Amino acid sequence: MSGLLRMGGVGGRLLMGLVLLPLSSGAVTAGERVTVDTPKRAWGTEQLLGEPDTMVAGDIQTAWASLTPDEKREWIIVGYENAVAARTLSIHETYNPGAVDRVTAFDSEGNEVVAWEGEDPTPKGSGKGISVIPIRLDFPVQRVKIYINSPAVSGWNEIDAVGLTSAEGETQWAVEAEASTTYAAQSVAVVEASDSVMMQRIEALDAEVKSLRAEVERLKAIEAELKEIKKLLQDR
Ligand SMILES: [Ca+2]
Repeated sequence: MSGLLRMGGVGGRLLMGLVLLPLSSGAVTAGERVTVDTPKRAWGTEQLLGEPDTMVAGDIQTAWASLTPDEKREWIIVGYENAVAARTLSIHETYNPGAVDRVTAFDSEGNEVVAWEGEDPTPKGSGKGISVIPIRLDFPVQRVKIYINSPAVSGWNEIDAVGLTSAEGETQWAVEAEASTTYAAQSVAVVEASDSVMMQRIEALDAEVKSLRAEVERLKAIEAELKEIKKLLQDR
């Protein structure tokens, strides 16, 4: 992943207005839940939904990516249409795989229960892989949380899709998702930063105008004083 390449996608100052438009019409920030109705942003949380669509390994925007490559541990939550007696969870890791180290599921009361912990079955250094995690729980599974040790595997650890396979062998794909962070939030940060830079410039200009006005008043006073002196000299 080239940070610069991605920055190009977000756009510099010139594109600021263009970036603002989609954000004002229902922006999704990191940590918020997305559903199939959410517009698909590059590397957004909504890229976790549905069947796999990232067929080759690489830094591809049809998969989810965290905001930063290695800054902190990350997590994603995926939800399915039907609660099922689960057998496996298939995590489609499409870039820098090998960072998944825990999978939990939520019971009907919302309690988080650990389903698996260990070494990601897809080895670090593979281009991509499908990590098939065994799930054996005594309650029907509808929502699972996947923990990603991002600092341990350098680069963005991207995930394209997560399949939940039932004891009957039927696989469902996620219909809702949540994530600790998303690379798609970067455009929001860029716009906010640009806004704040713009505000600072406006405030600086405002202060400049005020000081120029004060200077004009001071010069007017001097001019009046000079007229007074001139008049006095003439009267002598
Ligand atoms: Ca990482």
